[in-house]
Amino acid sequence: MKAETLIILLFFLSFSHSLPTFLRHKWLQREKYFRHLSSQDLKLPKDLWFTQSRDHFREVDTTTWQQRYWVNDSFWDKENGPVFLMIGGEGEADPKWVVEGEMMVLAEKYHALAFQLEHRFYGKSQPGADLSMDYITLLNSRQALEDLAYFRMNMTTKYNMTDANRWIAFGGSYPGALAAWLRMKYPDIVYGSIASSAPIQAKFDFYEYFEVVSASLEQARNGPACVAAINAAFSLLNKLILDNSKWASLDKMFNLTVGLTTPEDGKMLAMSLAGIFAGIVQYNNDSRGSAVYNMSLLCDVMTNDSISEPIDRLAHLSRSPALFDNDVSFQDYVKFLSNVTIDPAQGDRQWTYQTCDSFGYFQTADSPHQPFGTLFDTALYTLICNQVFGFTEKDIPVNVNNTNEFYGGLNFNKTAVTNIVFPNGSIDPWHSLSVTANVSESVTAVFINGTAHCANMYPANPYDKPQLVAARKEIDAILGSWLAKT
Ligand SMILES: *[C@@H]1O[C@H](CO)[C@@H](O)[C@H](O)[C@H]1NC(C)=O
Ligand SMILES: *[C@@H]1O[C@H](CO)[C@@H](O)[C@H](O)[C@H]1NC(C)=O
Ligand SMILES: *[C@@H]1O[C@H](CO)[C@@H](O)[C@H](O)[C@H]1NC(C)=O
Ligand SMILES: *[C@@H]1O[C@H](CO)[C@@H](O)[C@H](O)[C@H]1NC(C)=O
Ligand SMILES: *[C@@H]1O[C@H](CO)[C@@H](O)[C@H](O)[C@H]1NC(C)=O
Ligand SMILES: *[C@@H]1O[C@H](CO)[C@@H](O)[C@H](O)[C@H]1NC(C)=O
Ligand SMILES: *[C@@H]1O[C@H](CO)[C@@H](O)[C@H](O)[C@H]1NC(C)=O
Ligand SMILES: *[C@@H]1O[C@H](CO)[C@@H](O)[C@H](O)[C@H]1NC(C)=O
Ligand SMILES: *[C@@H]1O[C@H](CO)[C@@H](O)[C@H](O)[C@H]1NC(C)=O
Ligand SMILES: *[C@@H]1O[C@H](CO)[C@@H](O)[C@H](O)[C@H]1NC(C)=O
Ligand SMILES: *[C@@H]1O[C@H](CO)[C@@H](O)[C@H](O)[C@H]1NC(C)=O
Ligand SMILES: CC(=O)N[C@H]1CO[C@H](CO)[C@@H](O)[C@@H]1O
Repeated sequence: MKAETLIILLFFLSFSHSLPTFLRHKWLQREKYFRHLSSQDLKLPKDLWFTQSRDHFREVDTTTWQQRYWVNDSFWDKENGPVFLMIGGEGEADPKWVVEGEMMVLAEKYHALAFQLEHRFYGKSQPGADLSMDYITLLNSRQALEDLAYFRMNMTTKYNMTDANRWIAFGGSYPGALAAWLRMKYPDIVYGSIASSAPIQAKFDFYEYFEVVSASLEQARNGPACVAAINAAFSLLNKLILDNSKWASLDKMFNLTVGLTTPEDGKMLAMSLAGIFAGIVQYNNDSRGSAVYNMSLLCDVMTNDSISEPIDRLAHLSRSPALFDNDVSFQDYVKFLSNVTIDPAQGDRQWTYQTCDSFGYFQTADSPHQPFGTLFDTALYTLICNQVFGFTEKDIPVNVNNTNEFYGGLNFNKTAVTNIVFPNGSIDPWHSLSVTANVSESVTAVFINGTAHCANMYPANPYDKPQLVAARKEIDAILGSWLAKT
């Protein structure tokens, strides 16, 4: 599929292999290069299926569907052991999460039963025959939380659990927000939540994203010179894109498979090039041991004087298929997102729907405090939402506000909510929509200086920074204190 492009856009990374999922699309291709939970050949638990209700909010709809889950009972102490629930997100869930990673280290220590439940409409957990509007309107976080609550109740019966078996929710990125919201809205269902890199504040114009990308790049090798070079490259790029007599030369410079023909194509080009940096920063050197590129390597290219001008250095980076997809056609992208056929490996249409319908999270170049030009804006994202799903310009900001009103956003009720920990990385552009300072005695932040998106969730590795090692210990101690309470 050549549609590609965008991406990053839409943010999240992906817990698609159940990683936190906020960057999409192009990013899916990059996963080939980056996305390894581990290279180990693990023996994986088998797929299990749960009969789930299709629409939790319309009792007349008694249709059911099969939701996929996995279980690891190797460490469980049935009498008193807790139950750890990894929440699936906006991509196909990876059963490795109930075999390795931070949650499983804790499961062994605390003798927990471990589950992972795949999110509705992703992977093989499909409530509908396809992804058309007939079904996809049933894709939202409120339905997903109900799915989790039903699952929890059903497993309680199936495994003969008692109140001594306390449930703890885990999730990273969007599923991190679900973990937090599950505790806020259904405190009887889970006793506490570890909500990693969780953007609990929905935002229409998420311009802060590229501000953090910029601040993080400043810290790379030659950071300030690097950001200055990016700024120079994008300033010129902006000018060239705004002058349609220059489009043919841009087609050539970036080896575009479909030439620029509309202003939207130009915005897509700028966004895709900014995505090179965002994609690396968001996952910089995380603990997956597969850093083909990292911030410093990008900055080595951007500050390399032997490649003549900054924009040529950008073109140089764009030659790497791991970083840039050279089809930036807006029309192709809309076509790609309009495909309603279910493919377990694809989540772009679904995630885009969720951003239009609920979250926004549109990563724009609207801030003056970032070096990626000015071209990709909320109008571009809005047009995608409109052409693919029919949302209007007015709908989306209202949808975003409704989401914040329903969950409380960062202004959730600080006295009513308890037992949530919010790990975040300082490099991760998503931290600006999350909780990064302690809220109360039992709602706390673990802010990790120098790490990217969801770093704490991955298996430990010998290169982990001391602050990451310390953060995992801190999370362990908080969890231990919850489980010790009687
Ligand atoms: C549970 O995870 C552990 C490692 O964390 C693994 O050794 C074990 O085989 C897993 N058990 C099942 C049933 O998958
Ligand atoms: C749990 O699900 C099974 C089928 O998947 C069903 O037979 C059972 O009644 C459910 N139990 C509860 C408590 O929901
Ligand atoms: C739960 O209890 C019932 C009856 O007491 C028993 O038949 C069943 O095997 C138990 N299930 C599990 C998973 O222990
Ligand atoms: C341009 O892209 C095509 C594929 O679309 C590729 O075959 C070719 O090698 C690329 N050229 C350069 C100079 O990167
Ligand atoms: C990044 O990872 C490499 C090895 O994977 C390690 O040598 C290096 O110190 C790490 N850098 C940072 C900034 O964490
Ligand atoms: C970047 O990655 C390279 C290997 O791919 C590694 O040698 C280097 O230490 C990394 N740099 C930083 C600053 O993390
Ligand atoms: C700068 O670019 C040139 C030409 O691509 C390359 O040979 C050289 O190794 C690069 N220098 C650094 C420090 O990356
Ligand atoms: C739509 O997606 C399916 C599943 O990925 C794919 O097989 C099919 O070719 C796509 N259709 C078009 C028109 O691209
Ligand atoms: C959404 O909420 C923000 C902040 O409270 C407010 O400024 C804005 O006017 C609201 N937008 C709509 C469309 O209600
Ligand atoms: C917050 O929760 C407390 C305790 O449940 C309640 O008394 C208070 O009214 C709530 N505040 C708001 C603004 O909802
Ligand atoms: C984060 O680490 C950097 C050095 O790597 C240091 O300069 C900075 O002060 C630290 N920030 C905080 C908040 O600890
Ligand atoms: C508690 C804590 O570490 N808070 C940090 C959260 O993040 C901001 C930067 O985004 C820091 O300034 C705070 O110190």
